[in-house]
Order: sequence, then C-alpha cells, then structure tokens
Amino acid sequence: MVSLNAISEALQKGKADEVKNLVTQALDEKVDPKKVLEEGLIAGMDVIGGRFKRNEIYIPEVLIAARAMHAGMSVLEPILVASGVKMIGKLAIGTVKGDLHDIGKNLVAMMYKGAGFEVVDLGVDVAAEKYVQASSDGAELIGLSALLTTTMVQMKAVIESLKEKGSKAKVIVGGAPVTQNYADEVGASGYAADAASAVEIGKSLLK
Ligand code: B1M
Repeated sequence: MVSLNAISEALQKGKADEVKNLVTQALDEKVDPKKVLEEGLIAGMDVIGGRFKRNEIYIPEVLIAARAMHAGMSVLEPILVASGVKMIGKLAIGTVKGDLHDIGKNLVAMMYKGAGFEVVDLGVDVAAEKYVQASSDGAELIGLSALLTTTMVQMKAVIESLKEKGSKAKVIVGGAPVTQNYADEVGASGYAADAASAVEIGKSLLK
C-alpha cells in the first residue's frame, strides 16, 4: 500500500518519476484522489514553500520539486476533473505589458498549482485587456508580476481596466521593484514579496 507521506517526501526530493509512479500506484489501489492531492502532493509542496520562505532552500530546489509536482499532477488532474473535485480557486497570472521576465512569475504559478489552485498562465508582455478577459472567464484572482521600474506602472493600468469593467477579481501584485506601498498606491488587493507568501495572501483574499 502506497503511503501518502512517501509521495510527499519523493516530491520534496524532486524525484519526478518516483512521484508519478507512486501517484499511479495509489490510484490503482483506489486511494481517494483528493487525498492523494492534499495529503501527498500539496503537503509536499507546502513543506517546500515553508523551506523556501525560511531561506533553507533556493530557487533550483523549488523548481525541481515543482517539476515533480507536475509529474504527479499529470496523472492526477484528469481523474480529479472527471470526479468533479473543486480546486481551491482560479488564478490568472502574467507579467505585465512591456516586461519579458518570467522566472519569478513561473515560480508563483507553480506554487499556486501546488496549493491546489487552477492556474491560467497568461505569459509575458500581457496587455490589460487579457487580464480583463481572464476575469470574465472566471479567474477570482489576478496576479501581476513586474521586474522593471519602467513596467510596474502597467499594474495601475490593469487595475483601472478591471475596475472599469466591473471585475470583482482580487488583484495580487509582486516582483522585485514592487513594494507594499506601491501596491496600496495602485489599489491592488494584495502584495507578496515571494512565491510562498503569494499563495498565503491569495488564499486569505479568497476567504
Ligand atoms: Co533583466 N533586469 N532585463 N533580464 N534581469 C533585472 C530585473 C535588473 C534588476 C538587472 C539589473 O540591472 N541589475 C534590471 C531592472 C532594473 C529596474 O528596472 N529596476 C533588468 C533590466 C534592466 C533588463 C533589460 C532592460 C536589460 C536590457 O535589455 N537592457 C531587459 C528588459 C527586457 C524586458 O523585459 N522588456 C532585461 C532582460 C532580461 C533577460 C531576458 C536577459 C532575463 C529574463 C529571462 C526570463 O525571465 N525568462 C533577465 C534576468 C534573468 C534578470 C535578473 C538577472 C534576474 C531576474 C530573475 O529571474 N530573478 C534581474 C536581476 C536580479 O533580480 N538579480 C534582472 C529570479 C526570480 C525568481 O525573482 O523575478 O524577483 P523575481 O521573483 C520573485 C519575487 O519578486 C516574487 O516571487 C518570486 C520568487 O520569490 N514575485 C512575485 C515575482 N512576481 C510575483 C508576482 C506575485 C507575487 C510575487 O504576485 C502575482
């Protein structure tokens, strides 16, 4: 019998093939897919998120664990969708217009997936209309990433466009030049300094 803890530990070690095999085995043994997600994969990613936040591990380890998470999710996702398990929420995330940096944005997206969110990755150089469209398509959380002082101003434009269209989505902003003060100034619902806190803040905004 596969233990859910074994899935969590293999994920933390970044062993993608092992995670995939253990998830397959657990499903073959008729373990509840929701338990595999929550007590196996998400539990493992939670540990990784905590260690990253405490600077005990760094970006490469997070990316390796996230790759293992993806391997497990590739087996689990179709089954979860078919069994109607509801994800925690829907996040649409992108790097703002004019900005091509995507490493941090990808990390935030991975952490959200790891936490059980449905994630729509809008990519880089994303115009305000695309975020508005994503909100109309059901994203309750909109994530804006910017790495340049020249592009962070786009955040205000996106937030104004969302407001103009009557969007009820919560907007979370982040990226190296962005601060809590700036987030307040542009009217964002939340700010996060790193990928792990981005998930915590996203969860609290949806409560
Ligand atoms: Co660029 N770049 N870059 N660059 N680049 C910086 C950002 C810069 C600080 C370098 C420097 O001068 N010291 C500087 C910006 C200066 C400024 O405006 N303050 C800079 C510049 C100037 C430029 C160009 C203009 C250079 C040029 O062409 N003259 C150009 C711009 C291109 C464009 O975007 N239009 C450019 C290009 C590039 C590359 C393409 C070469 C490459 C990007 C590759 C890619 O992303 N695919 C690149 C890189 C790699 C960097 C540095 C070296 C690293 C950025 C990075 O990935 N960090 C960067 C210098 C540095 O930061 N040391 C630099 C790792 C990443 C995990 O961190 O993205 O901060 P970060 O994400 C963190 C948090 O910020 C937060 O969580 C993440 C994880 O904890 N976070 C969020 C991020 N998004 C979030 C969203 C959230 C919440 C949290 O909610 C939604």
